[in-house]
Amino acid sequence: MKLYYNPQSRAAIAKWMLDECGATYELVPISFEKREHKSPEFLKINPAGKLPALVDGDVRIFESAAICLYLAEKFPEARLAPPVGAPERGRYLSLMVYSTSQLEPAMGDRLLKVETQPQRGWTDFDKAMDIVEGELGEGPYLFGDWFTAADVMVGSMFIWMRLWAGPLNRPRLDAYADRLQARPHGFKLAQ
Ligand SMILES: N[C@@H](CCC(=O)N[C@@H](CS)C(=O)NCC(=O)O)C(=O)O
Repeated sequence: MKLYYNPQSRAAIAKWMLDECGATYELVPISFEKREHKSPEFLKINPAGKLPALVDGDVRIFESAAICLYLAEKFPEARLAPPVGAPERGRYLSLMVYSTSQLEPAMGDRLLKVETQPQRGWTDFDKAMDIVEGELGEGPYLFGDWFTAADVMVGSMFIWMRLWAGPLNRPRLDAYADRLQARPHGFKLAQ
């Protein structure tokens, strides 16, 4: 497998997931300065010209959540996803999609100081934090003691937010992000 990667990008999420899976993979460095992510070769992998992108043989996958869903299924022995038919499966899929369809844009509004327009499909960031706090409950992870790909996706959003804007000032969510960053393979952004 090849992960198209820049250490200062969301490709850090896909790398974290690959490491949690125990996967063997190659990192293909992509320079934003040289605009390698807009090259005709790369656009055949991700037509949006964005990182991350993963190539596994003839399979190409883009979007962080899709990459994490794919890897969780490719490496069932890593137990990073409830299997098809498991009672936790619906909530797992919901949280995976929620991470990039609601949590991330809400976070973007907050960072850009833009008022959230509910017609666009997401809540404001305070409400999004309330929702994840509710889902986390007593934790330590979204599925209790079971660490899953949903923690990689949802957790990455909070880790990212803290890098940009400092603590969330939500003790349970800050403790959750600390816990995720303390994992041996946790989310790492190069400076
Ligand atoms: N929703 C996408 C977002 C991808 C994205 O915006 N990646 C950024 C890096 S963090 C990028 O490649 N930006 C370069 C550009 O848009 O020119 C995902 O989660 O994969």
